[in-house]
Amino acid sequence: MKRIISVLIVMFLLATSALATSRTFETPATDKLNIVVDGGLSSVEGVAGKEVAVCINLLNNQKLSSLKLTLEYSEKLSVVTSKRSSGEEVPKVTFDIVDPEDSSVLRSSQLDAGTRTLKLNWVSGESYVEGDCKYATIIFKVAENAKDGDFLPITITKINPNDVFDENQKNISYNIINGGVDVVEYIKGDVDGDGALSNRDVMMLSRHLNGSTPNGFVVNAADFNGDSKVDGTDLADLFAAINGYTYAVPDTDNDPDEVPENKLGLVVDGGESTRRGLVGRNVDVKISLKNNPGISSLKSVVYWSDSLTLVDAKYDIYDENDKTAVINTVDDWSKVKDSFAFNWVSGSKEVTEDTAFVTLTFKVPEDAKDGEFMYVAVTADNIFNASGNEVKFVIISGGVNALDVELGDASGDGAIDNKDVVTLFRYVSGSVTDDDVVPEATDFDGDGETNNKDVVALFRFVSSSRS
Ligand SMILES: [Ca+2]
Ligand SMILES: [Ca+2]
Ligand SMILES: [Ca+2]
Ligand SMILES: [Ca+2]
Repeated sequence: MKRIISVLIVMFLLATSALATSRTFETPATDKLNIVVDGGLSSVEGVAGKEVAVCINLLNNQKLSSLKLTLEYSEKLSVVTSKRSSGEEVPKVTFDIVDPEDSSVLRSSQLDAGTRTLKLNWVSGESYVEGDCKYATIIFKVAENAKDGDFLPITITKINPNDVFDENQKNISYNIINGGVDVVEYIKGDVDGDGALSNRDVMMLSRHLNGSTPNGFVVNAADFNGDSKVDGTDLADLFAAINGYTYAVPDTDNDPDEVPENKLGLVVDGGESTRRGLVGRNVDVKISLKNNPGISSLKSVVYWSDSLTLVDAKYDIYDENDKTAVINTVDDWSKVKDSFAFNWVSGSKEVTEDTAFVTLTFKVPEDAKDGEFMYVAVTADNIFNASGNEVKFVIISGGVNALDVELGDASGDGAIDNKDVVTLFRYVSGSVTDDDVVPEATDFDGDGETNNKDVVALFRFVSSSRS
């Protein structure tokens, strides 16, 4: 089993703003794995008293199966922690490198706040990760007394060469590039002044551009692209940056059995009940909202099995008439591989229904085995209501089970004949139910609905194919 991750290392995008610092940046090695702390190749900015996300990135990565390292950080930084439901205090660290398809993964993060050290360990027992990617994201808080222009170093102090190896446990040679946080007065685009870029900034900038400047709006931060004007291009550029930006590690319970009553659920088809897809055919997978308390913003990065091919995607939540809304979209969905950051924000509208967020259309491969499961996993962040408050949520990921039945074989007995025409007619008439047919095989003309047209089309097909 293998997986190719090509997650953009988008923190670089945010380094376009001119910097007060005269720090020099390093150059990655071309013949080795580069283990890069954000801030080492370009600047990561933080504001005194605010949180900042810092990633450890892997560049020139071949086939990595294990990496353990120890970090030390400046006394003007602290690692943000959160409390598990068990009461345990854990550092806010996400292992971005974890492959949802790999069940042989182990990872741990150990924080010693006294010595300002963080130990990170990840190992895959049976797989490897290939391609440039993020290893982990750590949420730090910048001290209140940090000054504009300060550089707060984050350094990898220890790696045992025997902990960096490939799937054959062969050591991989590596190059370390240390980094850190540049303290600034404000971050360009951070118009709500919380120290990070998020959809809330997009929401507030959208309102400002539409003539209703919200309270607390940081005017100095509004010219995101630095062309001395504040206009729609700032909104577009800011939104584009956020699509690949880690706002914060969400405090979520991933893949619970069901959505609790007091929380918003982001539920993928196939997660709560089985979603079957005919081999060689397209299948729709919806990511739906449950217990929706009202949201104006949602970003969800969706990852899917290499076996599934994305054919199309649609934002069900997006209202084309809402001029204050923006979505992250592409012209040709078939060019998108492995993952995509679906992101929607509206400056004026709060969606309160339990609607679908997006509908993804995948093709199930011809060679999929009957019953084979292909995952569709999601993460989410940037979920805000119209007031800009964060909305608590849980995620239930899902996927598709391949169904090796031919389209039209409504009875599922392996042949397409008059019995299927009769079965389909009874099904459409309502005299038999889902239990008596293979519902996935009934939309014979493929228009998305099962009705009399399918009965006619199937009858014609069976009649003409008779010898
Ligand atoms: Ca912000
Ligand atoms: Ca501008
Ligand atoms: Ca049949
Ligand atoms: Ca049909």
